Amino acid sequence: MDSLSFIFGNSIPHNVVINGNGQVIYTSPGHNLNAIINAIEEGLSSIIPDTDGDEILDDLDNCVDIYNPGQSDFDADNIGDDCDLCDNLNVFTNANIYGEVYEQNNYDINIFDVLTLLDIIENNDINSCGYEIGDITGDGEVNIFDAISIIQMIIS
Ligand SMILES: [Ca+2]
Ligand SMILES: [Ca+2]
Ligand SMILES: [Ca+2]
Ligand SMILES: [Ca+2]
Repeated sequence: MDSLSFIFGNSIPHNVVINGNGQVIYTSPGHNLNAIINAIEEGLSSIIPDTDGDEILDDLDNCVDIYNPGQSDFDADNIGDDCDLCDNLNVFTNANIYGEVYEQNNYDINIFDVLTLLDIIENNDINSCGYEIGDITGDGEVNIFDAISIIQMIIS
């Protein structure tokens, strides 16, 4: 008995291929080299990267580029605290475009919110927290009608 047959005993060799995410994608007794190679190639192509090495794969990681294994996200907008510049729970909520908050998280919707939104529209400032909540009318676009909508809120 040579060393290899000693390891396998008398059973038929059994091949298993797992992909990069640890899932078994191929299992079969005996040797079918082509099938095994195909399975290995499929496994390699399905690997979802973990860019920042926090063991949360990129498709689930709420901060893809930042090491944040805890994944904390207190305002629950699926952007992790470590990469979320906009507090959408206490500050940037409803039409509070200007982001002004006073006394125990109270805020006013006022002319500053209108002016800030007009500024955002004029500069197409899509990265600002105000833009994120700027679609007041809910039509999928941030434009002058949203500013008008805030004015109406202030007046009424
Ligand atoms: Ca990650
Ligand atoms: Ca991360
Ligand atoms: Ca968040
Ligand atoms: Ca947020």
